[in-house]
Amino acid sequence: MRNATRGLFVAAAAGALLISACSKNATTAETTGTQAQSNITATMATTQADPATADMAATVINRPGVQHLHFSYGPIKILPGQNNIDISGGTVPKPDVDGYIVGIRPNLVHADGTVPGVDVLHLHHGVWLNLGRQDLTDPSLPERIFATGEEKTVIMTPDGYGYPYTAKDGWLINYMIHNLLPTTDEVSLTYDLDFIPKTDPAFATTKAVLPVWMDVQNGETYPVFDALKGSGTNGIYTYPRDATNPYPGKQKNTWTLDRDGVLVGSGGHLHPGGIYDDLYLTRAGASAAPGSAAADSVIGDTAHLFRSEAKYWEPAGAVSWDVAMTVTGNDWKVKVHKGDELSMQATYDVSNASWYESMGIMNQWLATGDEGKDPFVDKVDAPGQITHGHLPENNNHGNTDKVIGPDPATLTAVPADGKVNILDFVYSPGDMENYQTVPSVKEGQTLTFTNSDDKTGNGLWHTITACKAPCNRSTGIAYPLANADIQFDSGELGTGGVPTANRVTWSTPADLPTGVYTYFCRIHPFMRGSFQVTP
Ligand SMILES: [Cu+2]
Repeated sequence: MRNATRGLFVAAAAGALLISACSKNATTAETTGTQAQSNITATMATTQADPATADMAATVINRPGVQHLHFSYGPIKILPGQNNIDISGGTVPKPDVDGYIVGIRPNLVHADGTVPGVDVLHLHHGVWLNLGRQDLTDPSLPERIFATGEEKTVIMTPDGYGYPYTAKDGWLINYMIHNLLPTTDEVSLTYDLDFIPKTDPAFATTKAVLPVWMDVQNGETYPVFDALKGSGTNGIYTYPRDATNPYPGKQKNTWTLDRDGVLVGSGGHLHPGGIYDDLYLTRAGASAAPGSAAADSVIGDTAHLFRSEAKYWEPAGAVSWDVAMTVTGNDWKVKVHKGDELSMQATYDVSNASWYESMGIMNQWLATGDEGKDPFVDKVDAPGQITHGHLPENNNHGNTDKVIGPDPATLTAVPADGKVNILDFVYSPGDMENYQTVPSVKEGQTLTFTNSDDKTGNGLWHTITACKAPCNRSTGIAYPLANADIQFDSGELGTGGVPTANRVTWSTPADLPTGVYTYFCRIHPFMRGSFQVTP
């Protein structure tokens, strides 16, 4: 795994944009997003991730002719609790000369070089856009070159390939940084590029690849879906396969190839709770060659091409950003034809918690005029490899004995007037840190929450999300979770367009049984509150 020239591709990706339990030898039945609903049985032998052999420095590409360039966009002023989607100005730092980009290591850093904890500042997504080309899978957008999310997957092109960079093309960055705390901050988006300038002899022997962005919500300004606790089958929820009418309009998880080519890299992006992304190819009239190695990976006219798996370092399992995604290795080369349909599915573990506003994205590199394997003859869906191990910014897992307030079940209930105001990150009444009583309502009545912080207009949005009582333990990347037995979630109360619900109020369900309910804010998880429903 330390071989720096192994040339993994990767696509971190997270991508909202204006764009827009790891299975050991698991036999999975998947369907593609096509109407055909064909099933694929993919036998996946997974490898155990080893942090000691997966540090990020090992991913620096040192092929002949490769330069290592450091770029930084920022500093970006971060307001208290902000959670908005922003677009950079037109002056995004990038190489001065034409060439090939062969490796990308994105990060979020303070001026002093330190990387903020994921429990402090969270890089929800950064997508780098090339204004000089159209995006292949959504031509209404500029080309989505590369992306990163909090999993910080290293992006690489396989040996002999590179992303063709043209210095005259303008770049934009679409980014979303969550501030989990009520304090100001300042950070920069950094990206270390491995780059072959056009003047280097290695340029002539490098082949171009273009990015193929696959997304279960491709083209959406905010490409998300909810994976609710208890949905799907046996605690596993796959989108869009398990969703009811996921695409009332146009199918969003597919792309029909507009050219012949070879896919030479693939990697996925998921949010906490996510366990794998699957990439498929459907070819009209095709079927597995009898007795071929591809037989296990093909059902009908659809071949399974790759499963990008989430390897969690998180001790609590698939519940935080302490994770690395697998990407394809150097030898993954899949011959594709014009008219083939690519599709993807994103799978989440919903056995213990709900995952709101989740993503499922896979980025591929596509080369033209090259040799590759036929996915209906050769088995191509081998396990991938991770690009980094546990990262220190994920060290605060939370859920320690240091409580933020008393167990609400031990406090006195005080009849409420039906209203809870949210101001300056405090739920009033009912905030666990600031109240020694619990507001109560009679069975059948509701409590209406209003986000009064929205008026500041800086993307200060809050949620009321059910968590398992007492929900008063220390905050961290793995705590609290949306894991109550009775689930509710307000959406992001605010009026700033996506990702908000475009409203500042939310009322509790009128049919809640009597009992004590605890909740938190998904954006600022140190915010906790409770209420009681009385007979
Ligand atoms: Cu909040």
